[in-house]
Amino acid sequence: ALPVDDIRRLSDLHPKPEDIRYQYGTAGFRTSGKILDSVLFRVGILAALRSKRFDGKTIGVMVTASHNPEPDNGVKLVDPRGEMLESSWESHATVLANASSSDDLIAALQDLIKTAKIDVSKPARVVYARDTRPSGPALVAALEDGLNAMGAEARNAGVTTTPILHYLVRAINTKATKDPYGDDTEEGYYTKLTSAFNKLIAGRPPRSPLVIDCANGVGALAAETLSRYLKNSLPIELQNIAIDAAGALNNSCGADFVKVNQKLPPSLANVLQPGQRACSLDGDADRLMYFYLDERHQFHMLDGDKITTLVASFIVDLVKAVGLEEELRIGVVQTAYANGSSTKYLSARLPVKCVPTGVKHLHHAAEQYDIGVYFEANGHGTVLFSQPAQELIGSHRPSTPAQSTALTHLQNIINVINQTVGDALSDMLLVEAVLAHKSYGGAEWDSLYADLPNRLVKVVVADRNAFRTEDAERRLVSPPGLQAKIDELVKKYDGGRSFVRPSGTEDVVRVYAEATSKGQADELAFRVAGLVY
Ligand code: 16G
Ligand code: ZN
Repeated sequence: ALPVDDIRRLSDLHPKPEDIRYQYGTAGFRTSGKILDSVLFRVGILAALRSKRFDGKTIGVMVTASHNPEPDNGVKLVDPRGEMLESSWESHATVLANASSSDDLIAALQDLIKTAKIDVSKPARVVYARDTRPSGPALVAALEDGLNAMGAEARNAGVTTTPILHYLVRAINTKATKDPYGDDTEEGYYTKLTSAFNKLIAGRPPRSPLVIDCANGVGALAAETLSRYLKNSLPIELQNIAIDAAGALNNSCGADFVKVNQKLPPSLANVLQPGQRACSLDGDADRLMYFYLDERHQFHMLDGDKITTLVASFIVDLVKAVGLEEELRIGVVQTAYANGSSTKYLSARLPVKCVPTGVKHLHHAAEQYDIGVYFEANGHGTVLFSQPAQELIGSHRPSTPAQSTALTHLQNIINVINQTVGDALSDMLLVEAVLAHKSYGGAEWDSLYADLPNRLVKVVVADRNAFRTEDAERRLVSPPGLQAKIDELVKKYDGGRSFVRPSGTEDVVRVYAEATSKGQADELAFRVAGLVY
């Protein structure tokens, strides 16, 4: 039975603040780090129950608020295969977080055990980690109380990146199977990625140094370790590594800053040479933005769409070179935010699917292909190889030396990629490997297609729930009549496209617009925002 006394005793130490309503959204619970204590305690209990539901398989818990400002924090659960928590449990998490007293919490837990058919006598195993936020240690202590209340077997993975935690979950749960994902240690992660990378670039001319903006977050630690494992196969210059400097995290740096402002982090102004490749990580190192300065010191951004294009074309070429293009169905998944030029470029070559914002939607759609490439424009993404595809690639007999080389590359590509979730460092190695193979610098990569100028604005509205969408968030169904007005406006702009969607993480509505000139894109965005307001 549920250890009701332990739960009550420990829950009393982590009371829920009155008047706050929590919600497990697209990125878990996320808000000010000051009001998350009770949430972390309860997430500990929930993680233990989720593990019991899977007969003691290990569940992950990551304490992070990613690209948000430093005072924020958050928590999300990782399912046994290293994927994000199944949506049906998001509402269970929300219910537990909002129980007003220890007694209400216990009642809610008993409900959950019944509805989700959980056998409480099963073991519970949980692995957890946090990013570098100052509120992290206290929140982890609250989480540990929740795990202890349930008698869970807990493993502390310390301060690490979100994608490493996802990797660990998958590695732990596949340890004793015929397809182990890798050693279930950080060392196993770094070894897997870097040895695949080193094989991929063997024999290529030496790489010029890559600047990495670590957002003053946990990516600094991970990138530093990665560079030790890489030895000199990829020279790396780390920037924004001040993980202990108060207020520095994500402040005027990092992947989100670059994507939103479409400009160079000011801290790199005297660092980056024209033509040099650079990339930014976000606060938990699951998002990646590339960029470079041209000869005239103009900034050029290479976002998630550019990464998709580069990576998907490379994989398509390899699959053709191996002679498996009939057997392996390759597809791309994007969201409405994908630049129209990228969609046009990709659609001419591959099936492209558009899904609603949020990694879980992209991930699930990508699973429908043998090889599914997905990235959000904001730099979160990865490539998924289905089990049959991996087996085919693993057992295929090449008939020429060229086929044999391509096949080895494909196998190394699989190993350099973190297939559990978007991973800035893994994606970075993937991009670097492709650039090395194609002998591309930033400019050559950038020239595959030209981005349409675009503008994103947010609008504070009385009730964002009044905005409902269809067609992968590209059209509004409510408020009534609004979509028709947007359509009218869009028609007036050359190459115009615009959509409106309620944010899943902030109490705002977002408006995106693109057109053939920057001025037109800005104007369209503001006029659509005017309709929404
Ligand atoms: C979350 C999502 C991210 C999405 C963003 C959109 C995950 C892990 N993260 O951060 O993929 O781009 O929300 O935010 O799914 P919005 O709904 O506020 O625009
Ligand atoms: Zn992140």
